[in-house]
Formats: sequence, C-alpha cells, structure tokens
Amino acid sequence: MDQQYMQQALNLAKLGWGKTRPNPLVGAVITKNGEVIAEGYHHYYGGDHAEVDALKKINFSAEGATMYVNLEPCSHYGKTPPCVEAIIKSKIKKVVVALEDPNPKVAGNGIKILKNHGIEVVVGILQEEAIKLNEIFIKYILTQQPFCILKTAMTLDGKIASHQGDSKWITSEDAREHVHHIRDRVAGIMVGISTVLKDNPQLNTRIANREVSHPIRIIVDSTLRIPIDTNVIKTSSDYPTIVATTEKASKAKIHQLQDLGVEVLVVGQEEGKVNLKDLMVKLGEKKVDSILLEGGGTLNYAALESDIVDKVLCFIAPKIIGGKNAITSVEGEGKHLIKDAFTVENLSIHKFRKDILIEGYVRKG
Ligand code: AOF
Ligand code: ZN
Repeated sequence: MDQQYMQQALNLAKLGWGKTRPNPLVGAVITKNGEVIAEGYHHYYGGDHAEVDALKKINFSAEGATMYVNLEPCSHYGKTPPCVEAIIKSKIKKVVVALEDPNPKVAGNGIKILKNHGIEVVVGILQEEAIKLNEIFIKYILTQQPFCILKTAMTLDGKIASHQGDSKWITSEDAREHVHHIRDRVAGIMVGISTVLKDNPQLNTRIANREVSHPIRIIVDSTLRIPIDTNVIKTSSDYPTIVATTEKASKAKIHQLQDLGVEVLVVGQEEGKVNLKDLMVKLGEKKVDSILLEGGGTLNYAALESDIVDKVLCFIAPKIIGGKNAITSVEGEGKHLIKDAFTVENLSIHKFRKDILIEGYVRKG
C-alpha cells in the first residue's frame, strides 16, 4: 500500500511539470483508515508546498492520519512557513517520505523535527523514482548549475541529416512530441550558431491543445555571427533569448542585438570558443536550473568535453540514409581511442510507435 500511495504522490507531483522550477515537483497524499482523505501538489513556483496544499483540503485537522510525500517536508522559513509545523499542527501520526531533501536548508532536519514530535517517519519508499522525477532540482540545489540534457535524433546508421543537410524529419511525430514535453519542463534550450545558420529554428514549445512554457533560447556564438533576420532574433520579444559570446564579438553587434531585446552574455574563452563551464555558472546565477542541448555536433562534443552534460536522450529512427559526408550528432575532434569514450550508464529504453529512445546518464569523473 505504501508504494501505491507514494506512486499517487509522484503522479500528483507531475501536475506541476514546467511550473515549479527551480523548485521541485512535489505531491502529497493523506490517508486515514485505508482511504485517501486529501491530495495536494506544488502547483507553481512560490505557491503552497504540496504538504500544505493537501492539508488545506482538510483544514489542517488530520488526527491519526498518514501523509505520503515524495520529498522530505521542509523545516525552513522560505517563501512559505515550514511544512513540518503544519504537519505537527494537523496531528498527523505518520509521514512516509520517498527522498530526503538535498536542499542544505533542510537535509534531514525536517525528518528530525517530525520524529522529535513523536511522528513516525518512514524514508525511502520509491526513492529511485523520486530521484528521477527531481533530478533537475537535485543537481541545481547542490551545485547552482543547470542540469544539462543532450538530445539527439539519429538514423540507425547514426546520421542526424543527409549529406545535403536535410534533417526533416528523422523521427516520427510521437517522438518529437516527447521532445516538446521536455522543452515544457526545462528552463533553457541551447544550440550552437551553426544550427541556427543551417536550420533557422524557432526553439519554442509546441504541444497541441495545452498551455505550455517556453524555455529561454540560448545560442552559443563565440564571434556573434548570428544574422538579425533569423527566426530566434525576430521572435526575441516573444520568447526570451540569450546569445552567449566572447570578447571577440563586435561591440556594435552586441548593442544591435540588445536593442532587439536579446540578452548578450559575454563569457570567458576556451581556445577561442565560449567557455561552457563558465556559461553554466552564469546561467545558474540566472536561475536556469536545466538545459536541453539540441546540438549541433560541434557544440555537443564541446559540451561533453567540458563535462557539463548530465543526461543523454538518444532517439533512434528505423531509417538508414548512408553517406560518408552525412553528419552525426557528436563531431568535434573526437576521442582517439575507444577506452577514452564518454560512458553513458543507468540506461533505460522507451519505445514509441516508430522510434526508440535510449536514455542514460553521463558517467562523471
Ligand atoms: C517546493 N514545493 O512542495 C516542497 C518544497 O522557495 P521556497 O521557500 O518555497 O522553498 C523551497 C524549498 O522547500 C525547496 O528547495 C525544497 O527544499 C523544499 N520543499 N519546495 O517548492 C514543495 N515540499
Ligand atoms: Zn515545505
């Protein structure tokens, strides 16, 4: 039963998808005598925490009840008073938690306070699922740097475009819709200048019949080659846009872009290119908790080499196009030896109607 109620809490947490960042996705279920008496979740950044959202439904009176929540209840005064106070006041007798809160302001303290008040606390139910759901929050709260997801869509023979550069479309509709679902969650979407020059993309979120949130568009362009009549610049008043560049950029071009509403971030250089580690620090300061990296191959390789990539999403379509000049998803210089390859672990595989997705985490260190 514990697992079933915790799964319900995790499902509730997902209702906040895209609206709570950089705060976590949290859901809470309150049960009494084998029945669910209240449900709650964190609806949006700055709103009630999940525990309070659930307790409000029953006027904070829950004597003898059990609460299931996917993150340890908080013990700090933040935007709202501590959830542990509300739980104690409600006379709940047991709290089941999936994951201890990695936030240093909480980090076990919530559990300790509940126990000190005679409340039974169980920790670790569906912990793996809880970690995965809040993997972005966990990285960001511990490092203040964005969780970076490298996404690529390739054919069975590993190409992301034909030798003529045609790439529309490698994967089918449901796989592409899944990408928009991720764009809806992340704070930023990042591409290199070559991708902008080649594809002239919009980089926004498009999901039918649903209100969505749009990530900040981040273009990495070390010499500011970006044309001002390109789609991302033309729509920069509708969707926030950052161009990351270096001291090599012309001041006049910087001002021209700024006048069009584009934020220009001048960051450090690494062999003449934008220093991606430095960029991550700067984006973290702007509360960008997550980035979907959508290429191209040069930027993808640089990102892997800079050790900023946390997760890889690799869509594979059952097509073969061939061509020794057809581009692949990770280019750059490349490793000389297989033993030096980047390793992706904790794999999972999802099947769409026509394509497959391999997901995994880049091994660190
Ligand atoms: C949430 N929603 O449902 C829970 C959270 O920014 P604040 O003051 O609202 O506090 C956010 C912290 O509270 C967050 O980092 C996490 O440690 C804890 N729990 N946060 O936004 C919730 N339960
Ligand atoms: Zn709280």
